[in-house]
Amino acid sequence: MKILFSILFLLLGYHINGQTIIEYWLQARMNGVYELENGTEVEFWGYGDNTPPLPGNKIFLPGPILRFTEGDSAIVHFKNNSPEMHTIHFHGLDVNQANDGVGHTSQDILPNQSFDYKFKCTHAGTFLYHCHVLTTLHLAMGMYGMVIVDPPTGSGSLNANTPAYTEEYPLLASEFNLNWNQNPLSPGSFHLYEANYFMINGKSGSQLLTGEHDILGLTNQNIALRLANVSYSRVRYSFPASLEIDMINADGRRIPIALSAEYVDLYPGERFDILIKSQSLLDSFVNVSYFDLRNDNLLCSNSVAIKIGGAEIQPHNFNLLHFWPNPIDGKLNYSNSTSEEITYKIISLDGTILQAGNLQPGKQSLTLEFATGIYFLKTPQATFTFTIR
Ligand SMILES: [Cu+2]
Repeated sequence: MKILFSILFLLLGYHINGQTIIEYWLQARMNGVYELENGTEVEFWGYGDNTPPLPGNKIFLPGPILRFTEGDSAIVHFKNNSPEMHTIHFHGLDVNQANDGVGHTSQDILPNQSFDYKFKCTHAGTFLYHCHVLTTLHLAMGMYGMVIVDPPTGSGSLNANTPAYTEEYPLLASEFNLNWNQNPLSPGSFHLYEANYFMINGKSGSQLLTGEHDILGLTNQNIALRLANVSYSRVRYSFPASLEIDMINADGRRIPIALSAEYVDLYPGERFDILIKSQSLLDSFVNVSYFDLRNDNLLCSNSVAIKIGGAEIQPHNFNLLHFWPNPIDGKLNYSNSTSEEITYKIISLDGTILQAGNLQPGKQSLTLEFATGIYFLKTPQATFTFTIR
């Protein structure tokens, strides 16, 4: 009778739930090489793909995004390919004790051992995963990634019955204490941790301005940003004032009333899913600032470019505007072959506007008294990248 009930329960359970099971395979390694903005290479620890039959041997910073749909049953097959213990803690997801990845209250995964984490994705939103062994050190060394749970209708909206979006960008803030990356086996006392390198999606400073990290969209269309903070700092995401911003989810829960703001503060471990929209063309930056939790000192700022184009992009002719030479040594010549002034601004790699004005018709020159480095001259039609020597 008991067996019959069990079988019946399983069958019913299977039938009622109509479960979709989504599996991922992750591995942990402690031999990652990370290239800093200045080209120096440091060590990091992290997670990489381990999907059979070709599991790979690389780890990434941040780790691979795990994506599910609300209602899915998740299985994350974890293999520890490193010489020390690790786990995966699913931050913000409602998992049971055995699958919580907090080593001393569930289980540590020993070197060369495996564990299958199982949980159900009960709420749409953005979540995190990270190692929970000697968390201060292992997390700071790079053992983290993002979990995205789409609503039952799938990707394209941040939650049930919320406005659709056309583009989606995760922005995960994190940081290093480079002393640890340079000497992870002797980190010293954890309370001496001092963050001194700050990242978005694993990149910092000029690495974020290569074009591949730009937030791109069209006017009057919603863009979803999944903001998350896995650093030990308070992180402020500030947006251009002309953007319309609505907050949809906070920490994996729908907030009842969409909030509007020009900036969003995230304390360690927090996630906010927002929709942004611009009614006009925009070529600007999302500023990300990191503040020391102990004294509120500004530690660093990163910039992520945001470019909103028109649904009907005006044709333009680059031949009407010429700059030379490049590199320059203080004087930038230009020729404006139109009959009108063209507005310009010169922006440093960190997103600071250093100079702005108008380019007059005809052949003229600008005097630029900046330090050596790379700069952008932006006009409404084009961006000119130049180097000052
Ligand atoms: Cu670990």
